[in-house]
Amino acid sequence: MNYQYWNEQFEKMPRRDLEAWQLEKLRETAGFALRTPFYKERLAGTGIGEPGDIKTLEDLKRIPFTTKEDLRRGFPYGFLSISRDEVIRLHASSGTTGAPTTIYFSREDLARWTGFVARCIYSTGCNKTDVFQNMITYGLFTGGLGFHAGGEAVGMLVIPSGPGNTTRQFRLMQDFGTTVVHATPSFLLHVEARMREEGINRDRIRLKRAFAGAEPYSEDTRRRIEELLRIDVYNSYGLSEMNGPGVAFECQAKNGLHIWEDGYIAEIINPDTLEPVKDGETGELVLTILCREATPILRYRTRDLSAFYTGPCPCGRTHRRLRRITGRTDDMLIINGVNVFPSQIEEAIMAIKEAGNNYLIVVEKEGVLDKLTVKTEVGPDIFMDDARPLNALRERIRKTIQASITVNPRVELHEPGSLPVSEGKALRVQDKRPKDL
Ligand code: DLL
Repeated sequence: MNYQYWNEQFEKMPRRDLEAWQLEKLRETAGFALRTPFYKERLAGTGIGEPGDIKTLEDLKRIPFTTKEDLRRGFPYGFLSISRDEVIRLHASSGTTGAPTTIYFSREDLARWTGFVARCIYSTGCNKTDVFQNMITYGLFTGGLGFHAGGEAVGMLVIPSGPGNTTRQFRLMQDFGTTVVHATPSFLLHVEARMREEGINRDRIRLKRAFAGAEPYSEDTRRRIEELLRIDVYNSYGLSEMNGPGVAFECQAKNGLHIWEDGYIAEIINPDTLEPVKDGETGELVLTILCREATPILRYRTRDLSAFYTGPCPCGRTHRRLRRITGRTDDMLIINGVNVFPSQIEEAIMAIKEAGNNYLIVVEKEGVLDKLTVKTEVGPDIFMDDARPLNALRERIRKTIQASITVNPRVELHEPGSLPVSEGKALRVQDKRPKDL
């Protein structure tokens, strides 16, 4: 494979130079952090009163973790480290799980962020000959504008379609010869199902690639999208606290996501003991941003579960790789005492070809017990009025899920296109159990 580099010097930087760069950038970032009310207080007593107090990368461990709650408490300006006049953009989390959090960008911050996203896009083999349809939400969410700027930097023709309205999406694809799209994996599955329903001829669409992220998905889901749409799908990871997309991305080797270590310091810790885990072991990802002056965030507990892949990548990049994020420490369901991650259920469903592209997990209380129901759409070749194959499929799905999570679910089969679809991140879990029990 002929691997492409957007910034070869940095992407293939020897580890020793990369670490020297990180140390320099960590000092700079700590300098900005020490200007904020939050970190001034948080770093008091740690021995880090000025950037020069950080002598080696090991000194990072002296800095306490920062949490989502800290960011919320700092709303709106508690983490701003430069003059308001130097800030030219903000992005914010939706606040669906609590008070919003805000991230500010200076002009240089935006340029650096764009550079990282461009690097991701280019690493998949895209270039200025591509037509890029950005089917993800614009606005305060970072996915839209982040990829928009990255796509333009690469020189692609960017179509700012946003999500939704699949009929219009197909028209744009055909009119302009779209070669690459960006969406959540759940929206891509929806696009594929709609394409079939609308009788769109795949051969009239030039699509080759998709960037898919912003929510967890399994390897089976990636394979399903790749096979059904006949494209290459690249996993894209990021979070608004760390700019948005452009934090970690798969190269063409598609074996883990390179985390851009010239922009971020990544640690993986045991969420209970807060100690680092060994390479290859699963833990919570903790990130320190090194590429943003306006809102420095040190040792941020992402809640995302991942692991470091060891060993070199065939693409030649020296930046370590993360295993695909399987879920979050806070999305684990406890069902009758058993720990269940929604991603385990997704993996089980997507492994069955006859199961459809959309599903919903419902947890309820039945008496004193928890009851798990998995609602799954069926694939296009299954007839809903033919009871025997339907029962067999239901039983297969039930057994596959049970084998994975040990909890016995009730499985409901639904017609294709009948379960709710979200344009942004999919809402896969409805936990209807009373909160105070
Ligand atoms: O989702 C930024 C983004 C936009 C990433 C577009 C990729 C593409 P937030 O809304 O702050 O930012 O949500 C961040 O989404 O902590 C993960 O839990 C989850 N997440 C993001 N990407 C992935 C992925 C954007 N590839 C949160 N796999 C993160 C699994 C992901 N989970």
